[in-house]
Amino acid sequence: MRNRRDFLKLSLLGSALTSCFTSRTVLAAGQPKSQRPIVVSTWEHGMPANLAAWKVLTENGKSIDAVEAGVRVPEADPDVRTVGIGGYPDRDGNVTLDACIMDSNMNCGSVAYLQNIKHPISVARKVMDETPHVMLVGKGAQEFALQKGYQTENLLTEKSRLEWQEWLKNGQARQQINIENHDTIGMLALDTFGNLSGACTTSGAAYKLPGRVGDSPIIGAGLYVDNEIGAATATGMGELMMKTVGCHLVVELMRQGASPQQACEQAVQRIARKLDGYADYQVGFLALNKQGDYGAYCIQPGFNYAVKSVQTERLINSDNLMETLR
Ligand code: SD4
Repeated sequence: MRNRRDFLKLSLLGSALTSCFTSRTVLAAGQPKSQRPIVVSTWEHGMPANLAAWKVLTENGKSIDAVEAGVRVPEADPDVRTVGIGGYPDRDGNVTLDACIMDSNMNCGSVAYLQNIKHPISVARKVMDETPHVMLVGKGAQEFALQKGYQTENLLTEKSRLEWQEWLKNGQARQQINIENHDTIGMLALDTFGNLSGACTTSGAAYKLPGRVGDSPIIGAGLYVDNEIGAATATGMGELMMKTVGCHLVVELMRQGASPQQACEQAVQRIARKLDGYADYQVGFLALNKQGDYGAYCIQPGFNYAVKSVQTERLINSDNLMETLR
């Protein structure tokens, strides 16, 4: 297992290494500059999600409406096992959902530990638009959703139930957060008016301890938007983003002059420098700036992200820290 000391040793290469792989990864991503509208989102399920957001953006819609429409696609898809209906349950077999949304005016809304409501992102939007609060959790969030006309439904699909029972049988009833079993959707959009928004929604870590809430509904950890600068979202082991307020960090690094790519790399390096045991987990950051430039970086190989603009519609494999340390 790599630890902080290993990383410190390697980071003696210092800024020379950083700028070397920064320029390589920026070139590898090969993104054209200054594009709008544009939408980016985490993982392969970001491809159909981006198309829903794109429809809003190209009809001169606002980025906030685009990101909500976009992430509702995987929320409604039972085959996406990490978001909305069909999401992995917690240790006790309950599907508990976390989501947040943020617009270009620093307005934000969030729900956590929400059960039996398929579209947590739309409940988060209502928290933002229709209450003086930012975050509602648990029973209160569910009651709020019901008041707003949402229906309860069973989100534990038969497939998820059988897998969970298998997991219990195998005596694995412990907190388990590995590299493969959590694929949140985080989406960032820049609209034709030049305004940024973001959304993030997840069922969280598979078989998590009951009551556990990750980074995805926490403004600053799983999502952050500053319309003067840029926006960032995250996927992976939420506790690492929470400890470093990761997405706020990415945006602040962009404020200091980093490109989206550089900011994601520096935020991952911060995690590696500060958090022992980081190498056992995945963290992926995705960022988009006010000019429509984007970038991403992660700890482990395997993270990819979807991009849709006039110029492109594609899935890009993110560069990762582990390969640079080999
Ligand atoms: C969490 N960050 O609950 C979420 C899970 C995730 O990709 O991102 N999956 O920790």
